[in-house]
Parts: sequence; C-alpha cells; structure tokens
Amino acid sequence: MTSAPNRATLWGRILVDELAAGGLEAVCLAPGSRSTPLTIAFAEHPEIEVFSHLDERSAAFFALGRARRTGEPTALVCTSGTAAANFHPAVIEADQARVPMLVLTADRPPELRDSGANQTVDQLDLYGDAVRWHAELPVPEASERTVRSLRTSAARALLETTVSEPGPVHLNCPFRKPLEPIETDGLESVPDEFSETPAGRGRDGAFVETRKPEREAVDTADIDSIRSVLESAARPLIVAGPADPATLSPSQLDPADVVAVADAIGAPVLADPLSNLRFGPHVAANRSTSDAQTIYGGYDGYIDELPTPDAVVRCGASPTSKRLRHALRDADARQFLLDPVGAWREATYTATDLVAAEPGAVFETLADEFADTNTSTSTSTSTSTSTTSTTASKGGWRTRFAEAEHTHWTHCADARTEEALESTPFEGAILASVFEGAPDPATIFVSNSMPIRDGDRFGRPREADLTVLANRGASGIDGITSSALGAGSATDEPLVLVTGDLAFYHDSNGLLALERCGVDATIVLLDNDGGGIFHKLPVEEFDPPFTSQFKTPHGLEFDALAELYELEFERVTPTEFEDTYRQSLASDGTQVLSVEFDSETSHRRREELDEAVRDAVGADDD
Ligand code: TPP
Repeated sequence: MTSAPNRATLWGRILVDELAAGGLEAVCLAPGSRSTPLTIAFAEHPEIEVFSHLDERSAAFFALGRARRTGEPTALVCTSGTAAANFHPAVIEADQARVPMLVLTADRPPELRDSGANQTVDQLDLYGDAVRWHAELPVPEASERTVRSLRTSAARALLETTVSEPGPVHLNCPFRKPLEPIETDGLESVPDEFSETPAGRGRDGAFVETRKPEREAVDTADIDSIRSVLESAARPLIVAGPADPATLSPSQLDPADVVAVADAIGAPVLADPLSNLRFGPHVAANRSTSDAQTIYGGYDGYIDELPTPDAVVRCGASPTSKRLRHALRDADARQFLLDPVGAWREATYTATDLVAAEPGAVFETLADEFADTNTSTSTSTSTSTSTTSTTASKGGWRTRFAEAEHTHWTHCADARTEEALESTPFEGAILASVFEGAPDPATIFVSNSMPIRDGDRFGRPREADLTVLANRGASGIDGITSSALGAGSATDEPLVLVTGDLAFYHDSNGLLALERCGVDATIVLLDNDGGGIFHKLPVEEFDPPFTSQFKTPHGLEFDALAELYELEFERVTPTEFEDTYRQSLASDGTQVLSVEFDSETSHRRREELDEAVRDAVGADDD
C-alpha cells in the first residue's frame, strides 16, 4: 500500500493512510502545486470523504462548520504561500470555539526559504498560539526512523485536536520535486525494499493507537458544594451558554439531566439558542408544569426586571445575551462555572467558583443524587428534612420567570401578526418564524451579528430537535456561508442558513460549495442594505461618518449572485415569509429567500418591544 515511485508520493500516502487509520473521515482540499502529494493521496483514499474548494478561506470555514457539527476533526490542505494565510480566520474561530481541525500546509523545503524562491513565506508558526500543537514534518526521505516519525506525527496530530481542549492543529509539510507520482531514480527515489521495512509497511491499523481519557468522575467535594449551595438557595439559576461542539451530543451533556437537576431545585434554565438546550424533546417538560416551566428562552427581553439569582450554575461559553451577562454580573450570588478544561470564559469576572469538570458529568451526578434522595424520601416513613427543594418552597421563583416568559412571547406574537408586520416590519419576526417553522430535526446556522441576537431573543423554546450553530468564538462575519454549508455536509437534516447581507457578501465565494460539495440549504437573507448592528451603538449619533463608514449601504442586488451560482432566488415580504419558508423546506435544491428591511425601522421596533416587555414584566413584579 505504501510502495511509491518517489519520496513525496510515499510521504503523502503514508500520512493519509495514518490519518484514516486514526479515524479522520473528511478533508477539504484547495488546489495548488506544492500540495500535490497530499492532494493525490487524499483523492485516492477510499475511506476519506473529499470536499473540493477553490478558495482557501471558504475551504477552511467549510471544514470548521463540518467539525462544529460533528465534533470530530476535519482536515484541510493547501499549497504554500498566502494560501495558508487564508486559513487563518477559520483557525482563529476554531481555537476560540473549541472546534477540532487539522491544518496541513504544503511548503517549500528549507533550502528554498528566505532565498527569493517563488511563493515562499514563513509558514512555521503561522497561526501562533491559535493552534493546540504545530510541527514541521521532515522533508520526505525513505529512512526507517523518519518514516516512523511521520506515522507517529499523524497519530499525535489527530489526538491533539481533541485530547484536552479541542481545537486546531497545524502540520507544515515541506516537499521537494517531483511532487507528482512519477518514477524517479537518484535522490528522490524509494527503493522497492523500503515497502517491506517496518516503517514502510506500517502496522495493521494505526501505527500508534491513541486513547483519550474516559469522561472522568466528578470530584465529590465539588458535587457536594454545588449541591448544598443550590439546595439552600432561594433563587437558584442554571445558565447554559453556547455549547462546545463536543457537548452537542447527548452522550456528553444530556439535556434530561439538566432538566432533572433544575426541577429538583426549582431553578429556571436559561438556555442560549446555541446551548443545545433551548430546543429538543426535553422541552416537553415545559408543557407539563406550565406554571413553573424549566427551559427559558425569552430572558433577553426581561431578565433585568426580575430579582437577581442567589446561586448560579453556568456551563458553555459566555451567553449571547448581553443583558443576561450583565444581570449575572450584578447578582450577589455564588456562581459556579463548569468547564471541561478549567478555562475562564466569563468576562465580567463575577463568578466565584471555577469547576474543571465536564458539565455533562456534573449534571448527571447531581441528577442521580437528587433522584436517589427523592426515592429514599418517598419510601421512607421518617420525617427527614433532607428532601430536595421544590418550586413552591422557593417562593414562586420559577413562576415569576414563567410569567415573564409568557409576557415576552405574547408581546412577540402581537408584533408578528400580519397587520403588525405590515405596519412595522422587523427582522426579529423572521428569526422567530425560522425557529418556529423549522422541521424536526433540522440544523440551523445563524450569522453574526443581528441575526444571532434576534435568534436569541425571538427563538422560542420548542420540543423539536434543532441544532443551532453560529461562529461565536471570534464572532466574525467572514466565512458564514461556508461554515453553514460545512455543517450541512455532515448531516442529512434540512439545513437553514440565516444571514445578514454583509455576511452574505463577505463569503459569497462560499456559495460554490452548494454544487461542488452537494449540499442543499434554505438561505434566509435578511437584506437591510448594510450593517444593521451599528444602529445599536452610540456611533449612530455621529452621522457622518455613521452611514458611510459604519452602516455602509451597498445597494447590491443579490439576485445577480444567485444567478451566478444558479440558485433559486425569491424576494419575499415579511408577511409572505412563513409560507415561502415552508415551501422551500419542503422542496429540493437551494433557495435564497431574501427579505428586505430598513435596519433603522427594525431597530426602533426592537426598542419599542423591549420597552413594552420590560414595562409589563416590571409591573407584574411590583
Ligand atoms: N469584519 C469581520 C470579519 N467580522 C466582524 N464581526 C466585523 C467586521 C464587524 N461587524 C460585526 S457585525 C457587522 C460588522 C461589519 C455588520 C454585519 O452586517 P450584516 O451581515 O448585514 O448583518 P446585520 O448587522 O445587518 O444584521
């Protein structure tokens, strides 16, 4: 299998064989000459799915989106020079959002560097500390020890993408010519016998078997401390921020455990749309106890009108809702941050305890303990006082959230009637409809910056299994389309992308992947002709330069772009949106549903709604 006509080919084949043996399933390739040995080896490999891209920046975001959806590393290959630099934005997002990725950059051999050789840049530490591990592979040679090192590096690189804090890994891969699989004699040849050596042959399966630690049991002292704080709290709260890709799987963080804990202690669960807890079958619990439901999604509209919590357990990254972050900052509460690698992800610095443990393991252990306590209490004839708290014993704490939530959603529904939308259209209504009308299951990718904020505020919790994703690690508006399509490539579920017009423009190259990579999507384009987000900022008052330099209206007609990529394009009004969205989801292919808004009107409507909800919740709470 590893016999090869020259050393570069040998290298490519061995590296790819070992990556496949280590479990790599997919790679994104971008064309170039220096990467030929890698590209040919990947393209020939029967077990690795290949996604071909023309543009490295889009390729990298596609790989990121796929790995974000699967939690498993996707590999990336490019040629030398600025091609490698185009991977950088996605590498940064992968770092900050804990997305596993394996970046393979082809390079000139050392003697051609810093010599004026064409297409040669310093690639050695190109991504700085954004990568978990980086290494330069040796220049290919058919020697026992060097080939062993290659095989071992492949295993190690894959392991490094997920073993502790998941993230990107970079292998720089120098090659000398010839790069194509042509027979050579002399220096670059591989003796026939080399394929019979232990290094040339490799081993059955992976050359180095790697094992990750099992999910560790949580320290009982941590559990005792969280439990006693929660039980004695009058106003306990669970806050689930954006999930790491690894915790999207119920085997890592089972929403049922979070619900069980919340119900046992009478805590509302404030679930970010990206937490994997706002949507799913576990939300059914909301129906059975309507006065004290468990999962809350409308808190961005009312959180600061309610009393502050006195105990908080937080998991995931920092919540999308700024208002929630500020409410937590202002709470005089014991706040536990649960983080699998013990990283600090709370920029107000008000949390009091950092627990380095898998959130899934903490909730599972707590849920088991509460279940045991309840069982022993209900079967016991003693008058033990060690029962878990109930909502009632918390002075209606959860009921207040339930009432506020009800007020929030009632106001939102009123703002979304046909009549209301005709007189005052606003972008939030579309986000509400996107989540409400999405099929079960579905994958929904939401762009920065207003779409995800509106999704946070107007995406009502549902029992449907919706996987909602966004690039919130570094919150760039680059690579959004590619990330969404990468996520879509990893699932048979219908894919919805909700994007702003600037984000759509930014990654218009990414649209090529629809056809090339065989992904279908419903693309909801919120076209407010520029950056609506800037209306939220004080700079709005400084015009000029507000309009020309911040909002940046461009007047682009995106139907021409759809024509270029042969996509169906439909302009819909806000009141037509729901019907057209339903039809698109029921049909094959990709449709772009473009809904035009005036960003200022949208913004003023958000403000009005905000005030109305806060007034109503504040009045209820007096
Ligand atoms: N450049 C990158 C790569 N990322 C960023 N986050 C920004 C610039 C700053 N930025 C944040 S949101 C935004 C900009 C320029 C405007 C986004 O506009 P659009 O996609 O139309 O969404 P809208 O705000 O109108 O909802």
